[in-house]
Amino acid sequence: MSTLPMVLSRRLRPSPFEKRARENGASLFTLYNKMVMPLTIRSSEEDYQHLLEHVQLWDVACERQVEIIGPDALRLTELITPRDISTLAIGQGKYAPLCDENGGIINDPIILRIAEDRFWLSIADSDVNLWVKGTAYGRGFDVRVFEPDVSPLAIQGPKADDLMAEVVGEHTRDIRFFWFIDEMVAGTPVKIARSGWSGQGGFEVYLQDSTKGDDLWDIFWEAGQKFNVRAGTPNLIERIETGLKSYGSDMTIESNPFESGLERYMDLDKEAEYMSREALQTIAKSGPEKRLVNLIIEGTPLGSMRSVWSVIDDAGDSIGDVTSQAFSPRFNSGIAMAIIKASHAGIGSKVRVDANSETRMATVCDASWSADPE
Ligand code: THG
Repeated sequence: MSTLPMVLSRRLRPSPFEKRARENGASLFTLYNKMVMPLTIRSSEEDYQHLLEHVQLWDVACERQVEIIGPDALRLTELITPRDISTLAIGQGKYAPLCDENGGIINDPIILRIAEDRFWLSIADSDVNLWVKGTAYGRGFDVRVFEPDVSPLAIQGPKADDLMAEVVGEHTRDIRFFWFIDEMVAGTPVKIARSGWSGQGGFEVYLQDSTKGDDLWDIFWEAGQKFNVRAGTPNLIERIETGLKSYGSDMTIESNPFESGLERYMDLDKEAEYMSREALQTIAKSGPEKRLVNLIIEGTPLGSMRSVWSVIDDAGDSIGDVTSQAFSPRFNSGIAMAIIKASHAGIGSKVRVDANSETRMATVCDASWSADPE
């Protein structure tokens, strides 16, 4: 892993959970929405094994919220996404790409409906607040757009339900996927959603007062002792196995939802006006030129990814790039996401990966990591 020492100036905003995450072993960090986010506790592999068996607290305060509130809140939220928001209930969330007028992906938030005229975009790493403010001003919409003091703490792993039931109550077992409820925990109001960036199950607790980070952490930490709780982080190995795509790595503003495999999260014929309609309907007809695929890479671990790893065809010509990569204990092989030419993106397609000046055979797999076309 190549790392750099960094000075923690005020531009690198602290998370309310940073102190506890560091006290409990956070050892490697990245910058996300201009906020410090832990990436590793012990090692990627150890954190992964623990996540599959127990329960972890993740400092994901960097998943900032962009609040849209006011009489035009629904119109504005509809305008920025191809997903139908009119059917989103108060207390429910939906995963939805935000797309510009070219169909380019601005971000891939979970959109939460807090009230009839109030939404939170729970964002990945890009400057959504400025783009939405500009859009609202340009249209003369009657809304306020801002970043509220809200910080998610994720509780992930197979024992998350037992821990939440113990701290908040048995009724939390009934929270449906991506829905949320209001609670008081550690004397502070929070929203508790069934969600989180792993396939292991769990919740996200949206803290609404950044001075209460230690208190919120401590109440779950203490109750979690009998469940073998540890600090954790979004885990590279687990999230590639689960097929969770990371904005900034696996998709950017140069990508569109067809290329990125987000077709399920669009309603192109929705009634409301949205700015990417024309562009996306055109791509829907022609099909995308590139596709984000899963790859199994043969051989022993390749180490961490530096700069660009090309994907090449039989003739040795580049057909794309690897965007994320890890070694999977579950499949005992390399696993990756890559953006490659659509002509080579079929399940079972054989390609090669040019990694750290080594060439490896690789196979395109579907989301269940199967290379056998059905
Ligand atoms: N939590 C919160 N905000 C976030 C993330 C999060 N913002 C940025 C980023 N992560 C958003 N990305 C995703 C992507 C996928 C999922 C959650 C957040 C997810 N997907 C399920 C899946 O793929 O199996 C199901 C989605 C569905 O079918 O609706 O959970 O983690 N607060």
